[in-house]
Amino acid sequence: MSAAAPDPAWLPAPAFRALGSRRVLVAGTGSLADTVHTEVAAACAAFGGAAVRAAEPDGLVQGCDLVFRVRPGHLGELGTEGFYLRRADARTTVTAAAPHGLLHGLFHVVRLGEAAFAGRRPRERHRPALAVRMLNHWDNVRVHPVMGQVERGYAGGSLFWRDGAARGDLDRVRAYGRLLAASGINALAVNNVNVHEEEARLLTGRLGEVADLADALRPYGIRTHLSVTFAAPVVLGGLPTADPLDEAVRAWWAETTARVYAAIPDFGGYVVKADSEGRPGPFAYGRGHADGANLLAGALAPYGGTVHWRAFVYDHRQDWRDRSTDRARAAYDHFAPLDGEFAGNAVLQVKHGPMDFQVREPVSPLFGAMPRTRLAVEVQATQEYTGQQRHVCWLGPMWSEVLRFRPDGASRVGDLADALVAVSNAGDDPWWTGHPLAQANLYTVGRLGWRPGADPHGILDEWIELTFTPERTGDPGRLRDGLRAVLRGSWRTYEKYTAPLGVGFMVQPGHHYGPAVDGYEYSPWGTYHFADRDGVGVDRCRATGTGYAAQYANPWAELYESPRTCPDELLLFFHHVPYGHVLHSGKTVIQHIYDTHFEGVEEVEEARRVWASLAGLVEPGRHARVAERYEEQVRGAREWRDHINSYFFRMSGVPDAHGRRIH
Ligand code: BDP
Repeated sequence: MSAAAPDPAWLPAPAFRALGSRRVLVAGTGSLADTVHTEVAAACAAFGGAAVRAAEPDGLVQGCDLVFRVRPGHLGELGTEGFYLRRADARTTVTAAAPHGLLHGLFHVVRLGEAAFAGRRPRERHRPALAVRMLNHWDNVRVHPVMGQVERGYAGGSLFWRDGAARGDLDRVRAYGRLLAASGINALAVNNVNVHEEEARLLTGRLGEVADLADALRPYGIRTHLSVTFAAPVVLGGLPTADPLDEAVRAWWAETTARVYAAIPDFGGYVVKADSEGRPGPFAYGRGHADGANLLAGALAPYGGTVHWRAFVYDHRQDWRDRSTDRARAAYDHFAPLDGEFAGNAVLQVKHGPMDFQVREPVSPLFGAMPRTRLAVEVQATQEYTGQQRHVCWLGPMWSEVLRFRPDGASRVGDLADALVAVSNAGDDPWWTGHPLAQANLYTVGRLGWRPGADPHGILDEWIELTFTPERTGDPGRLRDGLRAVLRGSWRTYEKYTAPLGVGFMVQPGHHYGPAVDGYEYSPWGTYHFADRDGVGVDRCRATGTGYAAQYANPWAELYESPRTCPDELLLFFHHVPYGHVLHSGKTVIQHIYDTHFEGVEEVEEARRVWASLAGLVEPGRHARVAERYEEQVRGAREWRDHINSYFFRMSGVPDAHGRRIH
């Protein structure tokens, strides 16, 4: 495996020991079956097993410990990506209806390790719940003067682009595809949703570069998508308009898309950010978002492609004095009325919360409001607002809460959605994600997309086993416990020392790292906390506030409407309350702010201590990188604590009940 994965990440060679020491038959044809065979053969070469390859399994099954085979007749029950796993007569069998299912079956067997070869196993069916598990790379082809190579990237340069062109050497891209496939990802957009002028040409003149990337990702079952600008007919096609109802515009998209499919036959489709933060869109022509999305959907439909149309549409030039323009309302106000108007191959891609990837937000009300629209849940693996991969913040529990949320009190978001999309946190950093422990976020996205109801702690344990192979170390139990201790609660720890009780932001403007309580308070971006000497929080209730709470169905609308029933962790998102307001926890808001900020720092200091104790059980380079980042996290957490606590102490004049020193 070492050739395919040059850097430390999940799937190091020892993770393949159980599989590689067996006699394994791979039966099937096509490039994905070839990939399974390549993986098996490499593992067997490393651990002494034998890899047998055939188109059909007949006659070769005897004497094999593990068999991979394709049975197209099972397509109805398994789809193209599912598989059956069974163990009987001392043989483990993975049966899929198509080779893509074999690939997922392979990584499942690797996760099971020796357990895949023990005893009997009645037939189990494995099938992804969400058809599309996608990464969006906010990668710029050329280094952007403000945003750099990767917008909101904290893991070095782009894996795909360097110096304004696709990387020539695509080994790293192949290795990335392999890692992603092993977590369940099956789609990827290779460029930033903010499509700048030069990047726009990836759709036309520079399509060959995209095709090369698609070739590198295809062997691992990953379909390539492209972010496009809505203004493409004008900026690339020389047309006077990009009006979605104009015949020449439709023809341009149809021809352009035909050329894309000629170059990339399994192209996944387009990702579009339109009428958002200055990007062009259908509003300029007096058209709506369904018109815009359906234009592209129409061009993609003949080839089975999909348009992912983002719902992140709001007015970023707001007046903070006018609360009726509440940014939290925007996505729902724009899109809910359009339910039923989107084409069947248009997917509305909705950020998980109504604002912008804060550490705590309510779940977007759009998920309950568009039963006749295909929806994707968009999460942010890149830690723009959650410590920028200098802080440990494993987001699995947060994403799991979103996917398990029941907008109408019945179905879960994970059942209502078609796709899970994450903004990738990977780059050309040797550890892929800058902070080696941030890999856990990347892995978790794919696994939650496969099974949105899965226990995130179970997913974390898989990642720990695959990445650190604890059994191969001197003290597996201590290593596992230590990794769990530093990761499991890290999201809540981060929440404790940053913006309190769901109020959000309070970050440095622009780069969004570190505290600035009033950083955005008087700016037009619409992200406010409204703290004054009497209280804090945004009144979003129906009766007296912006009305956002009424965008939910019951029971949520009622629950959020009153500070008496609103969950503590979202209180300041929905309500402006006095500092003396008593939470369900029994504490006042101001005392909660003080206590959580002291606790958060203590928890980071403890995590740093635990990590230090794992030296000797973790590869030294990786251990040192994490240790170094903990120094910054401790510094950063203290800075947050001191800013937030002193701000609210001065604002409220209320002393800490425990008499601790507040700077
Ligand atoms: C915000 C980021 C910005 C992105 C935008 C988006 O700050 O860089 O372009 O989201 O999702 O969180 O389009």
